[in-house]
Amino acid sequence: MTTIIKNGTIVTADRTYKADVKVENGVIAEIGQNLSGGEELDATGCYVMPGGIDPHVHLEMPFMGTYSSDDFESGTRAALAGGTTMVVDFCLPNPEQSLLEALQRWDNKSTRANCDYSFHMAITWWGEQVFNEMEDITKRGINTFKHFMAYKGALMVNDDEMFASFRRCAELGALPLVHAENGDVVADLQAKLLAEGNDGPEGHAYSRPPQVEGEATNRAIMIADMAGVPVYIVHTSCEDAHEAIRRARMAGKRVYGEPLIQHLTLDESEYFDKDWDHAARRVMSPPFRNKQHQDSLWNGLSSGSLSVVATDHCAFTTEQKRNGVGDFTQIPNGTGGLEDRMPMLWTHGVNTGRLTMNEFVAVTSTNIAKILNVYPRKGAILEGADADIVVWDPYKEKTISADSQQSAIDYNVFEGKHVKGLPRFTLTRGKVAVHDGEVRTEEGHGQFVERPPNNPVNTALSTWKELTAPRKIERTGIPASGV
Ligand code: DUC
Ligand code: ZN
Ligand code: ZN
Ligand code: ZN
Repeated sequence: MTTIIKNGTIVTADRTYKADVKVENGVIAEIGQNLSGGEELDATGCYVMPGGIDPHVHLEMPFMGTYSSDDFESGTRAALAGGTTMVVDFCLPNPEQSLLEALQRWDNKSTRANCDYSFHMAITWWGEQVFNEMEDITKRGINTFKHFMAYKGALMVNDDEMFASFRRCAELGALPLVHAENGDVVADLQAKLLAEGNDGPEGHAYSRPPQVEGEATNRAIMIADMAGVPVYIVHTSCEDAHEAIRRARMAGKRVYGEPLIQHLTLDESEYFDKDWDHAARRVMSPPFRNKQHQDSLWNGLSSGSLSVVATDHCAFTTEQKRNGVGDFTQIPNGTGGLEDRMPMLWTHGVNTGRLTMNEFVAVTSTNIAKILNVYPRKGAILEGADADIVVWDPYKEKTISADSQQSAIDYNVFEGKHVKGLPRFTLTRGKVAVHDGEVRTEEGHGQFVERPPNNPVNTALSTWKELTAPRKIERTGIPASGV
């Protein structure tokens, strides 16, 4: 099966040029001028870019007494509709559960995926079994381990557990990921707010101020430094966290920050003076912030101190959200965004001049492909790469609405937002899943992408080791008498 993408302009993280792309057997076979000999897709006026990679999604995840409502079928259909061709989900073992056993459950769920996918493995408890199984997990093609510093009494790990796990990551050539919020402080603030009668969804935002995130981000970075391992901070939402990341990077540390499209484009006013459902639908952790924090995130993307834009797609219906009526701590945390990430970032980033097209490709695809060690199979328009491609029409417009979305939930946090820039075609390993805007996915087409450990990236972060390593004092040349 041969497909030719004709007359488009290729946009990668580092180049923009006119060429046709020939796709054969799911991979890019040739890039050149005037190619022919197959089904033609007309890319006139369009940009031909690497398909998006969303490294942070939670599909059909057991969480807060329920399951997130988009599964691997609807979630990856939403992804493809918006130009994203690979997602990375989080495998969450229960306390005391074997990592391999948990992975089996995720393997079973993901067989329905419409596009390629991978997993991060969460470290939700610590012990010899976890230590040992981490190696088995890396052999299964998973080179990233997630740590929650929040969700006390559930997913949260303590500093000693995190330090032990980070050191294990360093040994294995794996990369630790961190949800950085101070879970002890959050739990205290939640209890205080509830005791004072603040039980509405705005209490969620008050219980998770930026300091909670700034402190934990800084702590995670310092612990990673002492463990001699890089670290990836998920859903960086505020200047306090961004500042810690920036400072670490300036000191030569490999620290990556991942803002979400929601934090870049929605702010805290979504929680205040709004009806309960409106606010509760937007409850996620971290919560939306004010405009100054938003500006900080945009600046981080254009200057390079923040690396990746994700969604943390974790969708709950209004009915599920209503579990928290009378107690905001029981509102399932999470928002959708998979279908809207690329169009929203293009509209608010590229169309406003905040990001170049090449930077757009970098932060939606190429940077994370490199960090996750799947580049250039993913994240590239190169001969031999997987044909995960989006043909992007910069003039195609729509108003985002739950009525026309792929996601299984009954609302959209971006409802009413106008976007300009949408896929004309999306290809997942050569299969055309969006054709002239029409979604034609194939359940089960998606495959697990193995990501081997990445040793060279995991050299020590800073000079800490050198400075503290015991040094042998040379005594030669010094007279015995000490004169
Ligand atoms: N934050 C959310 O909002 N949902 C899922 C998990 C998380 O950390
Ligand atoms: Zn998180
Ligand atoms: Zn998450
Ligand atoms: Zn197929």
